[in-house]
Amino acid sequence: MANIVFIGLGSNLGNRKENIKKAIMKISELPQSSVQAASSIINTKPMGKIDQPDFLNCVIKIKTELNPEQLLSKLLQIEKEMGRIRKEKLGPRIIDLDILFFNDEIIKTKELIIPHSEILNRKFVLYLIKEIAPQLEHPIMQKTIAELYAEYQE
Ligand code: PH2
Ligand code: MG
Ligand code: MG
Repeated sequence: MANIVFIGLGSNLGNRKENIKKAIMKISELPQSSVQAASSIINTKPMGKIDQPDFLNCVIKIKTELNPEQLLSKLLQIEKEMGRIRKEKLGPRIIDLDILFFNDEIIKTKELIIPHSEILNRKFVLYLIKEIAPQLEHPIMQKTIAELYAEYQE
């Protein structure tokens, strides 16, 4: 069965725009997967750990036959291929690929938390998802992305 998945992309090291585009290209080449939509790519101030360069962020929607674990492992592989070195949590990165939504599934394992917690904590993530899927419902909040964006408290 085809799964509909939203992926958040972020980069704040090197040629940020090239990094985002290259990652989208690599995701489009994953087995039994296709990219259905992409948001704009916007500059965002670093959150969590603020003494680092600005990010470029983007959200894409894909259709895939991969299951969550398979997709996660492919995304980690792409991060690695692109030269990401994991040093500090929340620190600067060439590329970060996060599964935001996987169908309407709620998953909590050691490796994977879906929906991703940053959806509710970062307005720009809501903004980017809203560009491509305003009527998508958050399975825990049971509200649409457009509603969550409108209600967001800074
Ligand atoms: N990702 C983080 C930490 N902080 N800030 C912005 N603006 N964009 C991100 O993608 C981001 C962040 C950890 O994944
Ligand atoms: Mg992240
Ligand atoms: Mg990540």
